[in-house]
Amino acid sequence: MRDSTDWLPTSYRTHTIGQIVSGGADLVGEEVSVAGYAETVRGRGAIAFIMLRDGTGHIQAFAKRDNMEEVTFEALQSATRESTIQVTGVVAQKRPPKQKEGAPTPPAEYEVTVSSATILSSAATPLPVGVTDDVKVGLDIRLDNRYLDLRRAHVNAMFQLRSKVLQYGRDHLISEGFNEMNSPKIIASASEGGTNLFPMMYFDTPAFLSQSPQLYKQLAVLGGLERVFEIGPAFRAEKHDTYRHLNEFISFDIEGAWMNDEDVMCVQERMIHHIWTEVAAKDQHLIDVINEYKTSQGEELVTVDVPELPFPRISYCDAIEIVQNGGGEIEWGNDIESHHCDIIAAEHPGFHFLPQWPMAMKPFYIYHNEDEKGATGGQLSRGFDLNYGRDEMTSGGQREHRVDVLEQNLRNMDLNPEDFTFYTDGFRYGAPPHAGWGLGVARLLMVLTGAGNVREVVLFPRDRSRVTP
Ligand code: AMO
Repeated sequence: MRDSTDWLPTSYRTHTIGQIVSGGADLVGEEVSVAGYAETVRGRGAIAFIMLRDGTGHIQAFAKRDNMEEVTFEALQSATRESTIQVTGVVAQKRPPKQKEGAPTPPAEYEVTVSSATILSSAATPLPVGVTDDVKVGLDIRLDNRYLDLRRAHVNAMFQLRSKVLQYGRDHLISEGFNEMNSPKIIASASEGGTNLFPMMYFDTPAFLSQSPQLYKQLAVLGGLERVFEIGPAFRAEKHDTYRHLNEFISFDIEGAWMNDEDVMCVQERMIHHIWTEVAAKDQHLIDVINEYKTSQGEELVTVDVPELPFPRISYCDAIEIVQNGGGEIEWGNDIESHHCDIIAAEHPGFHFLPQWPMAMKPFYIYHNEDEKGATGGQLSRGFDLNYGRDEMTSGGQREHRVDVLEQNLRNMDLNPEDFTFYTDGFRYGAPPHAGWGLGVARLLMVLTGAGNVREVVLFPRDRSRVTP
């Protein structure tokens, strides 16, 4: 549950439930108003017990027929689960349950003795997704009813963690002098290859949804913003149907002037180290909620083990050797696929960088040094990936800042430099060497929360078969 000790009153409540639960001793005898979801409603005849839940905790509301208007009592007693209710009443210490002699005194618990109440909104029955009871429903039904699914404690904890991860990542980059920027999401040409663009009409002109802030973060750096980052949506019209691909995902990007691939790998590992350190120090309660659920399902628990720095660097050439020695079929110039990554992950189960990919496998904007050749004489690049286990988290690299080489790269990749003048012209008036990366936020969260599917950590995922809710 959230720490709500500082939250101010609103029109609907004088206190959060968390404030009463944690500060009840000072509030006993005081009249408060709280509002929340009715988790359970019990009691017959003259009394009713409503377990109320808001985002900060749970508290029992105790209602007596002779203590309020008859219609109010009737409405409370017949309230359906998950209905939203506002109650006003006096805080009282709950009578502790009978203890065995000599047993330690349990911590004090508080309840609200209701004097008036309003049903703000009645919940329909049955609930399509159980909130507190463990009814097995598939991911699709959960996603169709995400507004209810999100009320489940462990799901809610995952999305609170997601917010924390973004906050800690952002804090870290700001501490290293990066400026937050926003690039357009309606674009005229591809940055990551032309086949996976979503086309759209921009008034009378054909346009596309952005695949990546790539070209714009570079232009911002060329313009002298020096260090930038962006957390924003990227759209890919890929017909994947996997646990780690979506057609809209949040990409966490940086770009920095006067930096090479190694420099930005260092930024990335420091940022991930900071995120893990902060979560371990401040958010263990959220991890505990996730683990409580995992325990109930017999799943492996998650631990927040702050990764050691530096992360291993396994060059593309070395990775190929590891895969070959591990019995995998791969040759220099092939993509390193998931089943190959499994072999590498057996040696490097945590975060590890894979730098210096062949130039032919990297986008046109990646830098290469003519002297750097692979085992078979093929041109190496300054492009890298960051993997965790079998999954790619990040791609990045040093960028090509020599405009003539950049235009040649475009031609080599069967792209027309004429279509990219809005970008290449930015390199004609003095361009600093620069580098950057793009990190898939949902993939990082999969690692942190132990989720087996990116859809678990994306509120309203978009995939081939889902555009609602
Ligand atoms: P890339 O295309 O590798 O690189 O994307 C960067 C990271 O974004 C995540 N990602 C995805 N996540 C979910 N669903 C998808 N369909 C998907 N596609 C990519 C991955 C991936 O590592 N411009 C470069 C980055 C750069 O060089 O700065 C780029 O977009 O975690």
